[in-house]
Amino acid sequence: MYFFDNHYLRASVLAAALLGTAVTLQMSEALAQGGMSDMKKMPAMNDMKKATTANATGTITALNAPNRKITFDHGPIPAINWPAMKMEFVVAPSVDLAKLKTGDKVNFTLSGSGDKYTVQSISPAP
Ligand SMILES: [Cu+2]
Repeated sequence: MYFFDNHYLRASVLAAALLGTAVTLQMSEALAQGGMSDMKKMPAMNDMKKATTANATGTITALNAPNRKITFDHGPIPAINWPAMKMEFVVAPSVDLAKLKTGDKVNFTLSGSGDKYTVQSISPAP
């Protein structure tokens, strides 16, 4: 009888632990779902998904025409809060890369969001 009681007790503790886990999971799921639907309602969130355009100036340090990629050593881009840096961009199909070469100082425009921006135009810097 003692063994049975002990076993029953352990089973209860286990059941309580499992129930506790299930409740916790349901709660976090509900919180996550609530959070997501709230975020979809927020206008600011929709604005963030919209593409932002920005003007920049830089020097071409690498040109990968076959893959339509270009590397700029660019100055600060205040419109998107970027400091000066050297980085590679994907170039839009409308941009003619044939006229460009490494070392060119250019003005360029970017379009995108987050950390994904595409070069939309490139023109010689004055
Ligand atoms: Cu950059």
